[in-house]
Amino acid sequence: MTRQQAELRLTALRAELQDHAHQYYVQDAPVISDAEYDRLFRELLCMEAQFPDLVTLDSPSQRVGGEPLAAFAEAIHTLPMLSLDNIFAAEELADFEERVRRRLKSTAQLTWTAEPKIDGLAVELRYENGFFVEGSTRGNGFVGENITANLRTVRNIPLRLLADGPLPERLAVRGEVYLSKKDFAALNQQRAGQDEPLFANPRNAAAGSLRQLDPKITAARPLSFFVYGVADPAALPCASLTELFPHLRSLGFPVNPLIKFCRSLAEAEEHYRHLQQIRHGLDYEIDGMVIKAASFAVQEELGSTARAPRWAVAWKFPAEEAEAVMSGVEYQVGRTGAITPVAVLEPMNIGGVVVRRAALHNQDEIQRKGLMIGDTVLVRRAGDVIPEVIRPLPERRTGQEQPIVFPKECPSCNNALHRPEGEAVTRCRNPRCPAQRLQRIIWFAGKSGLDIEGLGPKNVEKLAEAKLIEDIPDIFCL
Ligand code: 1X8
Repeated sequence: MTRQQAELRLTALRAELQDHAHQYYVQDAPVISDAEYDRLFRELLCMEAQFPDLVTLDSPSQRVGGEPLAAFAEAIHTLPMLSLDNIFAAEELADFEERVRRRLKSTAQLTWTAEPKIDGLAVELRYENGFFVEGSTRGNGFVGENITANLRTVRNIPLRLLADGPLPERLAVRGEVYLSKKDFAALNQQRAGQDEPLFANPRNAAAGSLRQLDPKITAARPLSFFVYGVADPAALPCASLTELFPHLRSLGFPVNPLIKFCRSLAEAEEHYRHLQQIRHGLDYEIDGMVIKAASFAVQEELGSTARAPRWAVAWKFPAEEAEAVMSGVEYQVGRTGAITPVAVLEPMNIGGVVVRRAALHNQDEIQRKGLMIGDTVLVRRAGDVIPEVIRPLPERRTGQEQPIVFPKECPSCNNALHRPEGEAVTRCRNPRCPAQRLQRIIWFAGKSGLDIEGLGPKNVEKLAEAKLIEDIPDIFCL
């Protein structure tokens, strides 16, 4: 193939792959099979390997992550990335409207947007003539970190904008990078299998993933993005958010489908109740709702304080904590023999989910919190995923509470447990411990291992109970 032919083919391939990626990651409606996509992708990689000087910045191959950095450079925001004022109750919403109306000269009807507040990390993406050129964290609002290489790996961030008209020379969009609940659970499962520390919640996992100096690590984490605004609305032919969001969608950006246009703040309040109801069914975490005056002229007239715009507020959801009676403590044995204490709770509801167990982390944490069996405890759904015991409520004690005695022997094999000096983890060191074996099989068959279809934790347990498998090799004799 000549260089000229390669150039033509590469241009077509990139456009084709870009279009399919958009269909898949943004529209959620794939047109071709994964296998066909992989075939095209491999053709691209193969040709780029032959003609390295024909690799472009917007090539889908650039999403796999480039070379590690020594440190992040600074990125200066053209316009400051402000935070939002928080409100916690409907009355404060009325105060907000009052403040807005008092500042505006005109008394024309105001329109609003009510948008889910994504619990991720705020980023700014800069585009020049349609090409993604720089991405940054918020930092202190004026200067953030340049994390361009990491943001290139986020599958639904367009590397090149879709043009159905003239593109602005410069465009800076803002939005939130997040990890879905499903991907967070899978990532933690994988880390547990590799004895790596678990992330407390999807937000921390997303933050940890974006802060990697090695973009290949970020590329291995399935981060996603939602756009929620632009630094300077004058860059686009839109007079309000009502026009902006469809426009951003047409450029190829993922826009959250739960953004609602409202003619009154009563409507916004209704949407808040709705989001609160459905939040646990969503595959990403939201921690409230953002309300904005929709018109850019109104936004400009209202302006900002040093901290936050006057035309928007964040209405946070109440913290998800509840009281529960801790009826006992269970000791789980992990794959490596680590013993993890887990609180057994009288079932109760936190934010629409029945909670029966909560993390106690380790022996030192139990001690530090001064917990006793029978205590009424405060439980928080940390990151909406793993509930944890925050503290006991000593004023609710009856005198019937019992101390928590950390076992000296393995609950599974009765071997003596061992806790090395200066370490938080107590372990069973018997390699033939049945509980460890079971966990090893579950790990081996799971995502961190061979990822065997149909052999999830539940089925492994069933097979072990039926004595059909005892250790890893047995699965090959099934
Ligand atoms: C932060 C967030 C905003 C929105 C959603 N999620 C967030 N975390 C939104 O506008 N829909 S706005 C924002 C900010 O300006 N600090």
